[in-house]
Amino acid sequence: MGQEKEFYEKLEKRGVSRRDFMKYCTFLTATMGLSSSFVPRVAEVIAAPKQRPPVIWLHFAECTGCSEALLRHIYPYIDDLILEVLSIEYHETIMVAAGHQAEDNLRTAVKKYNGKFICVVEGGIATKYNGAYGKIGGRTFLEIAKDVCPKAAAVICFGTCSSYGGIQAAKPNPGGYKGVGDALGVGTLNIPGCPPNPINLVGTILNYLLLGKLPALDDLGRPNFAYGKTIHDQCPRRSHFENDEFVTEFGSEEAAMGYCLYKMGCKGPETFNNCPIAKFNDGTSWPVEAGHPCIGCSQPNFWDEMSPFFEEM
Ligand code: FSX
Ligand code: SF4
Ligand code: F3S
Repeated sequence: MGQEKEFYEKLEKRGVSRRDFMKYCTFLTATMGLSSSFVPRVAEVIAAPKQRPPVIWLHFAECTGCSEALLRHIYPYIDDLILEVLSIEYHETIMVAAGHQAEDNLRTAVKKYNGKFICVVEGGIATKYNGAYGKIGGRTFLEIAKDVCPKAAAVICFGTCSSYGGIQAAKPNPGGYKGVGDALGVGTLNIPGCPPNPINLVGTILNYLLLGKLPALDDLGRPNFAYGKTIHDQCPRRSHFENDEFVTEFGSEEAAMGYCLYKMGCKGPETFNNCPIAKFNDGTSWPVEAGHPCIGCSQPNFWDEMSPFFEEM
């Protein structure tokens, strides 16, 4: 009880009421595809976690937009998420250690939590020329991944880069970049998107804490709760699509009226993700709501297969 009380006091100091927090938990529970009877348990897991799984967070070839997206996830505040729900043992972007100390931290954490930690990976892995196209501290991404990932209880690929290769795997891909699963020949849980939606990572981890297992996945390793439907099937502009009401020029009257962006190259019909429901930046907006076509950023090889981005397929 004390832990829970402390959590709510901390939130209140930041101007987040218990009601706001419960609203967030309701939204999170619905996103995870659980019934509303789970809301109090979701709140409890965040406010007073009974176990804090150790997490080792690796960065390979990417733009760090995935970590940025997570840091913009207002509730639970990233430090609460990190300090209360997870025990982050290693994360290059937000940890204090640098250089040799950082390398030592990684080695120590892997040894200490062998077989028990969740490995979250951002970024693709170079596989040609023994992985020579990507190195940290003298070791290739491939060496690091081969050393760390098999020792994890689960590998979660956060973002399209670690899931399927991303931008560095786009043609001509001289470094032979691949997603983690392909590079290592192992199964991974994938949360694609460039950037991915942090709520889908939080939902995946909460599923693990609440039900003791990872959520059900589709054949591309994506949690069904988040990637079970296309953008098109959840899009608020869908009625315009059905009525043949299309935007054909940015800044036009049709664009102002919120018409369908299909003719501006929208790849929503081929893209599986929950952006229209989950939205970004604490539920502020998402690409199509902001007037931009979906570029298919959570599909494998979207840089090659979904481009030109502004042309109808
Ligand atoms: Fe990739 Fe993430 Fe796009 Fe960027 O870590 S999915 S380039 S948003 O940063 O990996
Ligand atoms: Fe489908 Fe895109 Fe049109 Fe929405 S804007 S209805 S996702 S084609
Ligand atoms: Fe990406 Fe399309 Fe969503 S571009 S963020 S999958 S709307």
